[in-house]
Amino acid sequence: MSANDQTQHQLDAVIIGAGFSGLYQMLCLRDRLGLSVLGLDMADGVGGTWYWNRYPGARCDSESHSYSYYFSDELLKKWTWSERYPGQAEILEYLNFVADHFDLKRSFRFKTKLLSAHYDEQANLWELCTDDGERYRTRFLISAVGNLSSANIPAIPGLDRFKGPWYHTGQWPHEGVDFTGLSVGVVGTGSTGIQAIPVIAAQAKSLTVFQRTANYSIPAHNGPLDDAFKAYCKDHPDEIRTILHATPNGHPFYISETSALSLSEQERHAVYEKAWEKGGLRFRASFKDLLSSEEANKTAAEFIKQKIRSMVKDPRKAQVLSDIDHPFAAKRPPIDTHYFETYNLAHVDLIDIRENPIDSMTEEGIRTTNGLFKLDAIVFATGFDAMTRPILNLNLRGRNGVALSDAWEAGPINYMGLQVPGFPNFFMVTGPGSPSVLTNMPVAIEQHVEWISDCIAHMRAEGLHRVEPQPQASAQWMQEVNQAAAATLLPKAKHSWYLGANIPGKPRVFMPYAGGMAHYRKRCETITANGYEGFLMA
Ligand code: N01
Repeated sequence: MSANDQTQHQLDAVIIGAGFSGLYQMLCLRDRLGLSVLGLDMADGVGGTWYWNRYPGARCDSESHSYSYYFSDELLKKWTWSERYPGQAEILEYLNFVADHFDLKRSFRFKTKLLSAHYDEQANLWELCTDDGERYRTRFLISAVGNLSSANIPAIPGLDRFKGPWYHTGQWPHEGVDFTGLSVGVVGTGSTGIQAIPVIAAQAKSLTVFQRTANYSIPAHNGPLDDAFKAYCKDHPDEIRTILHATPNGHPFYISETSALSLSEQERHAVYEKAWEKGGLRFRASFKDLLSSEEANKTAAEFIKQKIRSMVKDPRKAQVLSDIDHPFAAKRPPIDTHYFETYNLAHVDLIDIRENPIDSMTEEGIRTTNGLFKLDAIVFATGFDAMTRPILNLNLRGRNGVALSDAWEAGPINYMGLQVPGFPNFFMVTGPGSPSVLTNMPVAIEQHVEWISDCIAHMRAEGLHRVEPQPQASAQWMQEVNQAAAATLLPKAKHSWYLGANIPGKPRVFMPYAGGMAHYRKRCETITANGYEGFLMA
């Protein structure tokens, strides 16, 4: 049924989002289960994250051959990635290829925002209202909105007075931005800023980077894939899939079983040196205890700080860049192409806004406590109100009219990151409480989409119409999520978006499940085998 032919507006399922999650969820529910399904997306095309994040240098940090759907060998055979790390345009092309291959676009209504969704208990249906004035009633409502889709634009006093253009990296103009001849400011040095800064520097007349928290970064060593590797990927999907499913982060490589502390300093250094040369997130897999032992972590942290100091020639800049306040990989570790080397360019400056915070913006630029920086254009690489905001923006009201914003006032209560007590038949793909952002996302997405689809298939086979978590099971799961995080160094990064710490007033709760993707997958399988343990089905 075409989205445009949707006359009755009564559906089996509505999916919000047309990124990696929404596309596969559509395929599973529409084609495999034969349900009437409608997808909604605010964008005018598929792609999700990769539709919006078109900033200069936007690229994935998962290796391309693993940043793919693995549910179809046919797809894997038909698509060939060109580089080790796929760029934004190529990923968007890939998602369009998948959508066209399965004829998915006709089931989405694009440029359409869900304004609200209310659960009608008597009818056991969700009532949806969209910004084009339409209303829909659906049995199942599935959030496929992504974890990093709600831009965090800092509330700097005077932002509206600045006379030049400013941009957030997650809402980048489709026509691109030409910075030639301009004095540009970039605020933020997370994964995004670290990717964008070298590319903007190559174009701008001058670039001033405003850094609040210094960050680790590992060279990506990106480059074209050779024919032998391309052939290997096509010929060995099972082998690659097995690794993706066996590793804690869903990446195509195993984590070493050696402790960083079991080697001599010289031996350890050699391991790090080799990993640095290989580049990318594999560096984090150098030793088994980098995220569990502070002492082990310090060895990696010190190695990287030393690298920064050796790459950056200006001692002041080197000091500001290497003065890192958290363990390595306690925040999502960026990977880069010539990031630190960019600070050796004469027209690139670095301002430590931890030392001299931004206090306002004027017509001319950014004012810190140390003075005014005149700028022609500003780029906010300031990240996202992550994980919860995209879901809260759906304006859900569950049983008894309770708003999700109230249910989540103290943090995102959930069960397995899949469902929320009191919100029957509402599912989240990679919601808070699941491994999600700690993994190579397509792996986590496929597992969730398949679990949700199996759950709905089971309900239909058994004549069941409602599923929601038992509050007790949810409370127990929240404890496990906390314990899993506490067993790692992840909560030691006090300013991390994993904790909601980047958003003023947001509850400080470690949101993703840090117990590992492989372990989490087994938990979900056990729950299913035990008759959907922890879920109430009626
Ligand atoms: O966002 P971030 P991001 N004033 O939140 C600073 C994924 N991703 O878009 O650390 C001044 O990490 C903030 O400072 P601080 C990946 O999962 C992946 O870079 O809060 N500064 C920080 O420096 C990643 O983790 C890829 O003190 C402010 C920066 O802005 C996630 O997206 C590429 C500020 C924000 O860093 C988010 O990354 C890109 C303020 N008011 C993104 N507010 C790849 O796959 C924030 N900052 C490679």
